[in-house]
Amino acid sequence: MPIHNSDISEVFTKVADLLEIQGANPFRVRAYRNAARVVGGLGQSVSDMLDQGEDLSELPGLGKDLAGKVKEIVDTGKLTQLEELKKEVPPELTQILKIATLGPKKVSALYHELGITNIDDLKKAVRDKKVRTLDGFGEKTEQKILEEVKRFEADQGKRRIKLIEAEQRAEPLEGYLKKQKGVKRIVVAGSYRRRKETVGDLDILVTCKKGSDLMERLVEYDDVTQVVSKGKTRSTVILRSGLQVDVRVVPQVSYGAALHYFTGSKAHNIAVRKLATAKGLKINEYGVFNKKEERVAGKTEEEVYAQVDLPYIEPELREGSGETEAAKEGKLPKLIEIKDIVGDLHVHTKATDGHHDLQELAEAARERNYAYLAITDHSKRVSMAHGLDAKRLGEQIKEIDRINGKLKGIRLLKGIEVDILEDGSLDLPDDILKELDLRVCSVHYNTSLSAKKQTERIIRAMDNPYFNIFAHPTGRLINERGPYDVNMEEVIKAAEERGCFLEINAHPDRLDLSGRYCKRAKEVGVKVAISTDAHRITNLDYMRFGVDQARRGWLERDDVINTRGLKALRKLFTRK
Ligand code: DGT
Ligand code: CA
Ligand code: CA
Ligand code: ZN
Repeated sequence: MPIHNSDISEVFTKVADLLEIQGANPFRVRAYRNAARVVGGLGQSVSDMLDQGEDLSELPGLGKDLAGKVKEIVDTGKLTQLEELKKEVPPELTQILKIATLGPKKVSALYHELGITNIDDLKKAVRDKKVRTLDGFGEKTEQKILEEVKRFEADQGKRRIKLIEAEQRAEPLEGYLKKQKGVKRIVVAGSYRRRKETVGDLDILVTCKKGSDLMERLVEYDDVTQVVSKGKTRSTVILRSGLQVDVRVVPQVSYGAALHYFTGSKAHNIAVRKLATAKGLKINEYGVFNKKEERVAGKTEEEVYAQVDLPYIEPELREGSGETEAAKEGKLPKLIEIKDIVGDLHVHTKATDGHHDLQELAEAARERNYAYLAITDHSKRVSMAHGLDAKRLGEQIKEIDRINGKLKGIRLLKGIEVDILEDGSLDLPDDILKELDLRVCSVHYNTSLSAKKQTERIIRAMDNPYFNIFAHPTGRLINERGPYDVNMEEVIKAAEERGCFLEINAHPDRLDLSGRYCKRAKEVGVKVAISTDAHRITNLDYMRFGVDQARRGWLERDDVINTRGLKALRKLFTRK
């Protein structure tokens, strides 16, 4: 069973956490965090790369020592260094680190001064009012900790994984099951098929010949650590990552009905069932049945929908948010597809925190059949990423002009990801911004302002006529931090009034805007850009995740600006 990139990332993050709690050299800690990010962000499986004899030490930020550690994890499933660290520092402390407001310094103090090693200890110390006695903690911090602990515990019970991680687990399993004797069709239904940004569990449907031993093979799969139940037509197993998988074998005649039922969502199923009931039909995972209990449909999903007088509804729309009504009125959107995308409008180069140069990125974009690629490095405020000042940006502009002069079949656009400063001004002066083809604007700092202040700040930035695209608008990091306090309704309206666009950041950790806000943007009349925010070439392939999100937001080709040809696109960036 191959080790996934995310498993490796996790090990490195744990090492970094434990080292940091120990008070290790910050550079060492950063090297591990960096390695976790590099491995996690690769579009390619590290174990495959090793299989093919590739030299991992050539990956940026990895080096020989860390590459050796990656290999150790892939070969043995473990890292000796982490095992050693766990003897020195209680590993449960990394649990406490997951509590927002508690960084390594604070966790270290809790551990060294109060002997706290787990969440229960922490709760007790808060109750005993001991935490407030520590340097740097106070009564307020104590209260905050208690709130965060409650939230953390509530989240634990319903842990969901990111779609990309679900894919990394589902695809090999699907491949393995497909190879088994007698298996005909296999599909992952549920939230996975609806392309929801996080997935609670996998729902796999299979059709196979009689007498297949599929379930025997399932429980033998390497990645399975626990068999919850095993039957002829239905089994539930748990994978190493903790992900639950429900597998159901369904008869051919019921395939469409089962697919419809298990794709959900529950709210969608209920809406469809209501329509069936009104027509005197019964609908379940086996088929659609009339009053005489005869099966009138079930083989395909189209057949099921046809029975309730609806056209086929794409899985991404099936959230019970008006799709059956729209279908009935013939008003379903014709959803955007990945092939409609003709360019990417947010990428970073080596000049800041990206890993490739202009030429390499241009070639990668051309390989993806793009017509254009916008170079949008960070501005100077993002000093950690070595953001560009006006002078360096000026040099990059010249370099892009020079490269464009030689390039065939692809055009680099001159852009910037300019920071929106706390007062709503942009991080670079207008006279350099006006030299660019487009400006992507984003918030990276002062993210904890009140909703009112944050909203005002963003709208003030939009007042600048060089503001084109608002990047990762809510700032959420899936499973890490929620959106910051901001009134998105007002932001969307402000964008509409000023001729600004909103980004769907396609990075699987962000997917920001979410589907819900895409839909709202469309209703208000704001168009979006689907952009990868690539820091390396393989990240360009995240585009499909952004398209998934756009589809969940009911967007059509015309709602997305990077489906336009270069000429039409350019016009959009000159505000009236
Ligand atoms: P998840 O796993 O939390 O990401 O979300 P889903 O949508 O995959 O939910 P899951 O795995 O509990 O169930 C898969 C599908 O099965 C669900 O989308 C709809 C269907 N389903 C499950 N329970 C019910 C139910 O009680 N009523 C109806 N109508 N459908 C259900
Ligand atoms: Ca599911
Ligand atoms: Ca399920
Ligand atoms: Zn960016």
